[in-house]
Amino acid sequence: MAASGSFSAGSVLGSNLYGSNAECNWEIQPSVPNAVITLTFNSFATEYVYDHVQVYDGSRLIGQYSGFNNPGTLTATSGSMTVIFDTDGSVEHGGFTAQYTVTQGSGAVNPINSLYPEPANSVVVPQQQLPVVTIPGVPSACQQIQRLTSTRGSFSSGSTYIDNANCRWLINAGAGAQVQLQFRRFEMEDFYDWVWVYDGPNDSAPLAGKYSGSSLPPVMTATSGMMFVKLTSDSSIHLGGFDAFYSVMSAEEANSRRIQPSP
Ligand SMILES: [Ca+2]
Repeated sequence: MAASGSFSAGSVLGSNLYGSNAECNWEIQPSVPNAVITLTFNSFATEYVYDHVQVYDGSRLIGQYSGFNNPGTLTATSGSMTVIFDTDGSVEHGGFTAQYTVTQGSGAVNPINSLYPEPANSVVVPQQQLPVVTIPGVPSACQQIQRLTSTRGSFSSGSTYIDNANCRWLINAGAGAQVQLQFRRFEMEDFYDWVWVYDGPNDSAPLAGKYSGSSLPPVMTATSGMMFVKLTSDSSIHLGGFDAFYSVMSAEEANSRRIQPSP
C-alpha cells in the first residue's frame, strides 16, 4: 500500500452491508525506514463477536473489535500493520471505513502502546478528509456521542433500543454548573441491558448509578458540570428503553442555593 490511503468493508454511506462468510485482509507495509503507521476508523458497525476486525502491529495483535464501538486510532511501530476482517454466515451491518497515514519514526524503540514522538524530520502525509458517515437504522447517539448543550432538554433511546448498543449522551453544563436528570419512561431488559449515569465527561468519571429493569430510576444530579449517560445492551431482546429530561442549574444559581441557610 502507499504512504496514505483508506479502505472499507461494506458501505456505510449507503444501505450496502458487508458480505457474509468473508475474510478480508489488508496489509500496510510501507518502505519508509522506521515507519509508524497510524490507522483511524471513521466509522464502525459489525455484528458483535461474530463479525470482527483484528489489527496487528507486525505479528503482535493490538486488538480485536466488533459491535458498534469504534476502535478509534491505532498505531503500529513495527513497520507493518495488518487488518483482518472475518464475518460469519448471518447478520450483516454497515462495516467500517478506515484511513491510515505513514510517518517516519525516530528509530528509537517505542514502548508498546505509547504515543510515538513526532520527530523533527518526519513527513506527515496529509489526512484524507472523509465525510461524517452515519449508518442507516442506527440512532446517531449509538454511533457517536450525542452532545447536549441546551440548558434544558430531553433525550431518548427511541421507542425501542437496539441490540449490542453502546449509545452515549454528554450533557455539558460548564464548570460549576449542575445537571439534574429525570427519567420519564424506563424499560430495559433486566440484568442484561443497562443505563449508566456518570458525574463527569465520560465513563471513567464517578458512576452516579446504573439501572436495568423497569423501575424508574431516581432523579439524579451531577455536580461536576457534566453528566455522561450510556446505554448498553446485549445481543438479544431489546425493550422500550427510556425517555429522560435534563435541566442545568448555572454556577451562579447553584452557588446561591449553596449559601442559603438550611431550613
Ligand atoms: Ca438485550
